[in-house]
Amino acid sequence: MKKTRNLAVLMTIGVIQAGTGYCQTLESWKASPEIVEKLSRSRSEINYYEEKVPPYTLPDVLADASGNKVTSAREWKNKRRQDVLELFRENVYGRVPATPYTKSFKVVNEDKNAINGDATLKEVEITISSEGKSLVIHLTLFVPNKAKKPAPAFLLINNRGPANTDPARKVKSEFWPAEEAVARGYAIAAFYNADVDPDNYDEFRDGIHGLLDRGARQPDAWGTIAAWAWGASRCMDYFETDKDINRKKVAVLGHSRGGKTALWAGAEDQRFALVISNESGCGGASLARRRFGETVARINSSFPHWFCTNYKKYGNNEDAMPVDMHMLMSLIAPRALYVASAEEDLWADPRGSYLSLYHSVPVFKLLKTKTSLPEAMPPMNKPVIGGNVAYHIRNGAHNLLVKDWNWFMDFADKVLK
Ligand code: GTR
Repeated sequence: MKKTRNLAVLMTIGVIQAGTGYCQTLESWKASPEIVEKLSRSRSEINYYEEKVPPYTLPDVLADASGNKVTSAREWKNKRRQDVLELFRENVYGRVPATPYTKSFKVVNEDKNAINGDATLKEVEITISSEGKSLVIHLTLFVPNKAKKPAPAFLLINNRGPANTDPARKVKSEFWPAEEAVARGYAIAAFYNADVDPDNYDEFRDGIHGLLDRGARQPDAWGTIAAWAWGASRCMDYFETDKDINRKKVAVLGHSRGGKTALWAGAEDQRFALVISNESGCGGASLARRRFGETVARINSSFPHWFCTNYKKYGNNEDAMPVDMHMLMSLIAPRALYVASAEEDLWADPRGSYLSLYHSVPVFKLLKTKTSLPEAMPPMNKPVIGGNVAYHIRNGAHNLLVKDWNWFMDFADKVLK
């Protein structure tokens, strides 16, 4: 076994395509040619071929626009981090308005004997009010009864409907495996993203936009993903009031559009100790400049409400972006970050997601975490953990499964417990 691995390291091919960062060992995952063919046939305008990825240069996460390089953790924290965050607000997700609002929390149902006595269920209403209007975010939470308190917690940004997070546990969905998390000593919570902002394009009239937006819409006004991320932070506000939850050990997690949201929530809100982004793809984990699978142009035309208006400038113009997604990941540093992909989900560009994580590592290092990753991707179904960052590519389709959660919890056992 050991011998094989050494051989694989020796066989590292290195960069085979100038400027695309393609690096491979014998063991590394690579897209199955059958899947590439099949997907290409179904969407001929989309690139799924690695050899057609254009050469690109990523912006240096540590250098500002005039090329000045950050060399200390202090400079990162005091200046560069804020600048990068602003670039994402301005160009990608948009800014949260400064409109004043009030919030209140109410536990509307509590059952100390949930999940066969293993957990306490709390159903919490988070009410946001402004100028006589209000909106309610429904948070469902299980706290493990037998584990040490306060407990570390997972918060799922649920983009698949409330049935997936059934408090009565009549429906048990792999999307939110409450029983498994509780058995491992974790609290597990979820809110339904549409409570914060329904996932449709209505010119930002409904949801939290309808409540907090004022005046004409600006090109850097927040989109729906930023609204969902903001909702995750309101759940964090509740956790800070709940003595059963360890506020220093809260993971925010999302799948696909929820995975894009988890990354932005972790960037905007440093109270999240761990960010998990599952198969988030374009506008999430994957590098825009690779133009592999879903592209900036495509996502803006299919989902015009997800991002700020400025982001539309970068459709078919990715090289003009002052950021790429490795810089988003660097905003999570030095906290923990897990990125995951699925073999059949080339739409979300697994390699682009891994490379994004890989290119964020210099910031984790600058911030003195023992973090490193090999440049080549790991084999399928073999998570790689490199200090505060982790990655896996699972076999199968675009989905969030117990198999993914188990790997996330293995990582959380290391970084949160
Ligand atoms: C797709 C979209 C992706 C991803 C996905 C999902 O249609 O193109 O960006 O977010 O939806 O959320 O399931």
